[in-house]
Amino acid sequence: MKDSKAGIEEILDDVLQSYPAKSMKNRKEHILVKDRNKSELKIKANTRTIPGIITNRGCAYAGCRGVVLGPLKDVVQIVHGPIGCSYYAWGMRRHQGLAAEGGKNFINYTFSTDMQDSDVVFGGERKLKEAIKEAVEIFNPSTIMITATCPVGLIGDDINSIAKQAEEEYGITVMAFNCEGYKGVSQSAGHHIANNEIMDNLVGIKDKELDYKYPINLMGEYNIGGDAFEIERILHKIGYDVVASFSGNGTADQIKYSHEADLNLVQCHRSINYIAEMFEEKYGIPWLKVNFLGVDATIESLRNMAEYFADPELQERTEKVIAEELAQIEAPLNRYKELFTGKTAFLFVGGSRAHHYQNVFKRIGIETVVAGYEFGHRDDYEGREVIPDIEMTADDRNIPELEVTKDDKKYRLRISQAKKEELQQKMPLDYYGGMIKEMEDGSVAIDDLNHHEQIKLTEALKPDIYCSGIKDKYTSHKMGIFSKQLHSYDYSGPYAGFKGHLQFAEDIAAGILNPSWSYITPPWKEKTTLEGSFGGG
Ligand code: CFM
Ligand code: HCA
Repeated sequence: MKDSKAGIEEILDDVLQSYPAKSMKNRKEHILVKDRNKSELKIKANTRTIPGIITNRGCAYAGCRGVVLGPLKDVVQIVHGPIGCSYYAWGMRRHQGLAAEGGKNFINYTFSTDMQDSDVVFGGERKLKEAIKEAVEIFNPSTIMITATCPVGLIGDDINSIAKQAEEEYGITVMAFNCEGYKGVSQSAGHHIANNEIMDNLVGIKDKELDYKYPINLMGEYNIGGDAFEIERILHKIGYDVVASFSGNGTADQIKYSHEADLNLVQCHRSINYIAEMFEEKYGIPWLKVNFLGVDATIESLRNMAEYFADPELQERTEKVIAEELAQIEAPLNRYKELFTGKTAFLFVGGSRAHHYQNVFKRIGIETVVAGYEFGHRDDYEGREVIPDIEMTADDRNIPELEVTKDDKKYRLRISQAKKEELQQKMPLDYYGGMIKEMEDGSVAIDDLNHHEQIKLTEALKPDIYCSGIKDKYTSHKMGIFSKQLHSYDYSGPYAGFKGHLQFAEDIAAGILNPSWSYITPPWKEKTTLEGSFGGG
């Protein structure tokens, strides 16, 4: 255990001291010190942020329009609302997309009804209808998606019936998403609104009769900084065909026939696990939790996939590709490990990266001392037992079944022989481990971190790198600590897969080993601040 961890309980007490009693009680439940000797490690999550505390969270509109729908290339996405909400969704997230041959790509545009005060008073439906007409005439898209921002819900513009009318009038797919920002406590509500609508009204509306040997869907991969390009490159090299991506580098058109895939791969558990489960219920397509962030996780994911398809030829090709890719990066990655060993990281990201990036850091010698999610749910922290649907049967690839009993219910599970034996050893089934299980003793898991807690914990633990987003990046820089955005990757990427891991290590080296950080004095140490003049801080 590192020295900084030894007094962690006292450090946390100090962080909490600044709060009034009620807030202190609330925040205490959102913070946990990892201790594997404790039988229960429970953390409060997915609850409303205390009013007055500045949170890093986004809104439901951000989760729907920005996160899930944003990367769909062939969709004209009309934001019904004030222009600021559209501006926010315009390129900030760095999800990328390349149009396939003959395909369309609208993701560099932003479409908005530019709602004004007068529209709030007299209604904005006419403006929305005009925007749809204009978009059809200029861009001729096959799909339009309309997303609602806060004022739309308040004044009651009926975006659903406008979408229906437009669909009939123009003969294209027009979908409406009631994702007003205030719905829910974070962007997680927006993921649900987007995904449920896609599941109900887009998936399965087209048949393609694909002639693919290993057809898979990528779920919860959003092509930040080009991650999906790298993942697709590796998958194609092995011999997989991506039917559809939900949603990085994806199209609405592919999602229409995505029910023809044989397996769903779930990268970001938080944003899409329920859709994977719905696929399983509705179409009998199983899902596999994968993680393409980090070399070790990528290798494990590729092996699990090959095992699922239970084809020796595919397994052989998988091993060949792993060996080829590793050969190109292993030596430099090990060199970085030597340079980084002993360094520590503080990670705070949305709902899955604070977990996934711990493995990436570990491989290059950096230990995570604090990690948290903006809006993760308890299962993202604590893990969850996943039991596939009771109706599942073995398919014509003749993969054996395993019958398991839980809570007096019988489940049949389609699985390879090797996995079957492994699972029989360790019941109950535990497909999704959650972040806390993988953390080191003495490290801190923290939910919905705020700036006060960021500063206090940074001062006390002095991590070598702080990984988060645009709202707190510069707070860290002002404290003389290098910060890397794990949302947008700043201006870099891809970080996924083999080559991505090396790119990440190079970028971290450029920042962490830069001597300039030691020359920075936080501004509040030089000038009296308001807090200082009242005797606080
Ligand atoms: Fe999933 Fe994401 Fe994340 Fe997320 Fe996000 Fe993002 Fe994120 Mo920003 S879908 S939960 S809502 S991995 S936009 S690509 S980086 S907060 S950790
Ligand atoms: C969002 C998107 C975001 C914001 C990142 C940040 C992203 O929540 O609306 O705060 O830096 O990844 O772009 O999470």
